Amino acid sequence: MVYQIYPRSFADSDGDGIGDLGGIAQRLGHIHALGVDVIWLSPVYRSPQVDNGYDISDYRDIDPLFGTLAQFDELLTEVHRLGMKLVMDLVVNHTSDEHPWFVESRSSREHPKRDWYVWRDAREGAEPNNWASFFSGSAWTWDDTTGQYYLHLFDRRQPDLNWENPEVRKAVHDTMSWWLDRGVDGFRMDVINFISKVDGLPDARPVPGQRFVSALDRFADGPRVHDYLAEMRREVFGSRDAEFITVGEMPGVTTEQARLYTDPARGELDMVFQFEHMSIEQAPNDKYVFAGLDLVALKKSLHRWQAALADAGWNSLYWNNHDQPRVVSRFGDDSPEYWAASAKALGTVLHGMRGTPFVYQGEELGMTNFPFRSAQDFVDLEAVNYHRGVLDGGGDAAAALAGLAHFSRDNARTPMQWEPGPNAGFTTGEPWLAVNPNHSWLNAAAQVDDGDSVFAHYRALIRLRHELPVLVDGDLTPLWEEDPQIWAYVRRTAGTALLVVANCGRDRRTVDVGPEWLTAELVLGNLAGTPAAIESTGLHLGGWDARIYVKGRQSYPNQVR
Ligand code: ISL
Repeated sequence: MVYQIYPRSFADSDGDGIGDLGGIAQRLGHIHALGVDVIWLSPVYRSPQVDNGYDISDYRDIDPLFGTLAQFDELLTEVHRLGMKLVMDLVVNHTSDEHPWFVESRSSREHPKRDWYVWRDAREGAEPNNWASFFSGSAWTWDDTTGQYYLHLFDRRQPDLNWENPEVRKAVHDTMSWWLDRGVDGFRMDVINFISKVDGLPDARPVPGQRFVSALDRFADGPRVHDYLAEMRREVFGSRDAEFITVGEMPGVTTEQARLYTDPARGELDMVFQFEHMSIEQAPNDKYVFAGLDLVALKKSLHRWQAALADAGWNSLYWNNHDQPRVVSRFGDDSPEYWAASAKALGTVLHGMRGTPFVYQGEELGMTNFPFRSAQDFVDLEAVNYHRGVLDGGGDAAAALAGLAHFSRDNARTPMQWEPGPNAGFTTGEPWLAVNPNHSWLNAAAQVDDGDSVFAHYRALIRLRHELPVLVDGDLTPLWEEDPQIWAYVRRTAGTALLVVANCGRDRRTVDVGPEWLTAELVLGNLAGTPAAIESTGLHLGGWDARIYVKGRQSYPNQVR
């Protein structure tokens, strides 16, 4: 399994209020104790930090905010010494506008690097097409010096690279090789399915009342993306013997495309991050509008991905990352009574599936959303721009605030909660983003040695994956898919069967699992006093009760609760 660190919010060693490499080094023991195989580090490269490091101005240096290359090398050595691997974030759909490549590109139309980015003339005195930026407004910005627009799918300070240009691709390959030579073990590739845009950059289908519209189908899984990834695999990894990890972050990717990207026979990527289950309760045209949570739809979505990549390709499994609200507040129940049980139950149903599980910092503690109150509480540029956009358009400010509180990326980015004391032990200075007040009781110190904690449950889930091949290889058959409260499925290999079942609600439920499971053994439960065997009267589940049973082995060597 993979553990994601968002360095800015993980641990601060120098008191400037921003997490850093020194802080990570001090806290590696926590990650190791969880049983982590691979660490994915969100960007630590040199960056103006407009998008917290997803705007890179030098791919071959560490931002002074986070430390130095020497510190990075030390950290990598220590990660390896502990038997873990380290995966870097590769952000190459775009650079920062302060990257020397862009500075040169914008300097004149004749500059050799002009074509490294996407420049276009105005169309009838306005933007070249109607594409919206993910961060509000147009995806184009006018540049006075040379009298053309440049493309940026994200912020105007994140210009898109032109992947059609072979020199750009070569520069990316060289950068990757440079990090592999330093010893890193692979890459998580930011919005990598956006790198090939549809020829001619045609308008997206207009939406009444919107000047700029989402144009996903004009650049997601575009015409040459598979060629580019196959080429990258050949050029960067082809001559190396070691095993590397490649994960493509792919908003809008379909199951059919994901199969192509991750089919080992095609040699592109090991796995992709898909987003279908992350938009399940968001309105189609506005991610900040809550459209109601439908557990059946959530289950069906993840099960559909399980089925689609069952015999070719490979899934990644995640509830959280630095762009998503906290799962226990989102799909769980963060009330005092059910907070721990629901955090564990959600972990159970995710980690029981087929694929590689990812845990985002703090998820292993059941960290919750932040109690945002006012617009000033948000610092993420996506949130700030959204709020401004709603106000400028005369929209409902209170509704916008409620949507932001629920879905804002800042929910994921509040500092890691290490201790009950000042600033949760994250920093001795002033934290760059407020610490969640619930750190007084929700923190690592309170959990790591407590056998009943969310942390202990995550550790048990991770240990099970290392011990039970059926969790890795077994196929998956959903049970009671139409049930709005029970999430259950069976994993099976030739010799072993595993039943994963969770009651995703407060009301008690009894389910009839059938006589086949009466002989099964409990290997993991999330509530005290869970009976060791299923009763003949059925499986009686308390609120947010989650269990894993195994069958087909005489005895199970390492029983964990
Ligand atoms: O935030 C989102 C989830 O709803 C997406 O719109 C997100 O921007 C998208 O998934 C791409 O994310 C990645 O690239 C962005 C960066 O801001 C995100 O942090 C990163 O994960 C641009 O580099």
